[in-house]
Amino acid sequence: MTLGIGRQDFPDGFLFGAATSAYQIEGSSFGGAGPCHWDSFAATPGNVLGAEDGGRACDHFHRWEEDLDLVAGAWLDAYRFSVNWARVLPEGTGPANPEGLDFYDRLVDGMLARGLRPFLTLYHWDMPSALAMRGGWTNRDVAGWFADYARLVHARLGDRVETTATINEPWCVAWLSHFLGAHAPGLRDIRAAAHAMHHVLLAHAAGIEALRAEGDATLGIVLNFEHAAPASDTPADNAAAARADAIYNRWFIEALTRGTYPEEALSGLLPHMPQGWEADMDRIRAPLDWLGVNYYTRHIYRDDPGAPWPGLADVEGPLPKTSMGWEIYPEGLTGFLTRLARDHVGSLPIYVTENGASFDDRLEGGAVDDPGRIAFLAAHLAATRDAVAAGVNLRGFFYWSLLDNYEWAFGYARRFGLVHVDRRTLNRVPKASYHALTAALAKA
Ligand code: IFM
Repeated sequence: MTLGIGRQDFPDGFLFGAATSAYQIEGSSFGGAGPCHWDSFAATPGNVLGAEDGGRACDHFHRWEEDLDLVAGAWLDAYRFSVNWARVLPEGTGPANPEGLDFYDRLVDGMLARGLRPFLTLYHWDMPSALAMRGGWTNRDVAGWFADYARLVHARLGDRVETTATINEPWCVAWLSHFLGAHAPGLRDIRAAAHAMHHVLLAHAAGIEALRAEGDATLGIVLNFEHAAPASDTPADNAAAARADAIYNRWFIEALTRGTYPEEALSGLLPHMPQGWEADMDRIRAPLDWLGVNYYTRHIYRDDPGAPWPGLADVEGPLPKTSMGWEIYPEGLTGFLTRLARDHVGSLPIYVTENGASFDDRLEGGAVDDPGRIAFLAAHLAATRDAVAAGVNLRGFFYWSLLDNYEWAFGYARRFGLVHVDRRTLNRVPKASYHALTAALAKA
């Protein structure tokens, strides 16, 4: 099965990549890393399927050369990775772990040696436990902690990475983790959520300031977007979808580009915001060099008048779904890319920094046949191409993820990889989707 779309359908210089994150693949028990809040979240009954954690993960800490060979072997141009904050600063602040910094140094050199462009993310959810115990994202001091950490990583890797993103998916960092309680630290508290919604942007701003002062002109942030659709045409359901859209899709980008928060979200969060938040908005609006867009699905909302703000109830959608239960809705990707360019960032370079799907893949006879993923990828590449055709300054597309890995609250029970990872042996086997992508990207 082929993708039916490939490199030739995109402008010259358009980058194709694969994405991963540190805690999901490295194995945080190796190499002197400190604990992070996902270790204790996973050790608390009921939070993570099978109480699995990232202690061993895919053992990328030891197998990184094989993994980079897989990226390069697919004719991919770029590799998006993250640094584990607790690996390089086991206490979150203070003395660095030389073994951790050396690891990332080798990793970046390994990418360059294979002709891969390194796309670095500073924070992909591994808040060091020492800082989590001091309130983590709910503590305003997180901005300073993060800026110091950003400086440390930049000093070691900044000369060789192609781009640096401050934070991956602030909505997950703040809302999913402090309001919905589904990710570490597992809070379900509107005041904690409002503080985290603001502090995650303040930390981003402090990180940008720190690295700009070092002359870095490759700075961005990675936001996630999910199409919010109303369950019906009633004014109440339309308003519910608009509230969800404001919290998920508008809060971060409007703060970053306009220095304001959307009224539909602020109306509920205002009483819980940290004191003096308004004075931070000019810092948060500091210019970016590029924007990363993560997109997976859409969500259908109806108004729940009996519930406290934001008064949202989920409705199951009719479209085919991945094994995450997420509807497959590629039009949403074109929709966000064109909307972001039109309403927010103009001609600023945009990358699709994550898009992918989990399916119940099986290794049979030494191979993995994953037609669902091939169809998903083909549809979303076509949606990306449509956005390019509509004039969006789109510079690249990263598939999530290179490997089957630690899918957070789902443990290892969800497989997003182009490459199958056997949970017992950790052997890697490229799936049919990997081979289809390789054929679609091959250069003469
Ligand atoms: O695995 C995650 C990743 O860490 C962040 N974006 C979404 C992916 C799939 O859930």
